[in-house]
Amino acid sequence: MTETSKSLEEFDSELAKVHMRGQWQYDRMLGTVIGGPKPAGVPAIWRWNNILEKLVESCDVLEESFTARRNLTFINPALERGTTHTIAMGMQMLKPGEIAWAHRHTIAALRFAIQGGDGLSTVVDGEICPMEAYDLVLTPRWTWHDHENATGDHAIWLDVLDLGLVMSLNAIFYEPFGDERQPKRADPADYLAARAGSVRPVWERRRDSHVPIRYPWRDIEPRLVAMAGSEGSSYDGIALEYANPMTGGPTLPTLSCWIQLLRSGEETLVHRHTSSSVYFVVRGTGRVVVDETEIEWTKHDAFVIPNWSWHRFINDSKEHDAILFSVNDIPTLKALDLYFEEPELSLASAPWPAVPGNLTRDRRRSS
Ligand code: 1HN
Repeated sequence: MTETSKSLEEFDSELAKVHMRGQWQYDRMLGTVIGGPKPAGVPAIWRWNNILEKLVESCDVLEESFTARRNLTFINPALERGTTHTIAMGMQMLKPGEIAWAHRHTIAALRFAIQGGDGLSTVVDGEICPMEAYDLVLTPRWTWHDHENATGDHAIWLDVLDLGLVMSLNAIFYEPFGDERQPKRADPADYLAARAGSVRPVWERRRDSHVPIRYPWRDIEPRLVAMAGSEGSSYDGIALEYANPMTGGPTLPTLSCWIQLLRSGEETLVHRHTSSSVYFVVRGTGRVVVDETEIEWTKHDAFVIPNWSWHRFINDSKEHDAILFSVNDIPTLKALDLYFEEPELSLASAPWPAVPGNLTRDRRRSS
């Protein structure tokens, strides 16, 4: 043992000068997260009336958007950027006749149409994806995309991107196309999306990424309504994931989109998970209680539930169901083996409905 008169603090600063750090300094930091992470950001809501007012103003201020977007991102009051530490949610407005010029980036994105209609579309890698109200359109990483409003009205949609995630990995590439529009595929039979249904060409190589996919609301809503009588999740109600038709897995490699029905009078159990989520109210009214914060929401509001926050949903209405569209980073956490939930794992845990014939047979056997 050698005698030293140096204090640990002095040694720490000496180490810093030679670009080193003792593990004991991390240990101090780790001591603050015993019991789990501190949620990144706070619960917050952006109200439809306020958003709409600012979107309309943005049309005057940003007269022409070129490759930029008239997108207003919802910044979490406790974060520097983004709605959660991984996800950015915002709304975008396009004037009648306008085009948001083509570009591409390694941030994955998706659009959920709010005020859409015949003539509104996002072109993704040359494929025209129409945007009627509540249609979902995917813009996977590095796909060319431009938005075109050929309707007679102002168009509005929700944009959700894995911005914070890709920024923290320092993996952003960005490229403007250099022209208003990208060329469109001439033959709709060549659409990659035409290979993403229940049948596919047997002579072609399978491909499971970077496919422009559109989920029309007219297909999704009936599926949700048909499930209304199911038990659902005690924590999330009737929550359905938009499956990626190429992989059968989550919507995008990093993000999963959900459509969620909260039946009139439904109150879910409180839970928390390492994933964060952003929500958009398609219809109905209700409340979400996140840790100590209670947020009341109504049609077209947008709100955020940070990671590792206790939360539950309440639909007080005696007559009306509520529908929420949401996007979470569960696929990212699962890929990294970091998806945890308390008080129990509720995802993918219930059995499938039993086969009726087996039930009959079992009954016969036991009598
Ligand atoms: C972006 O490219 C779009 O393409 C929307 O519509 C929102 C937010 C941050 C960075 C890029 C779009 C965006 C964005």
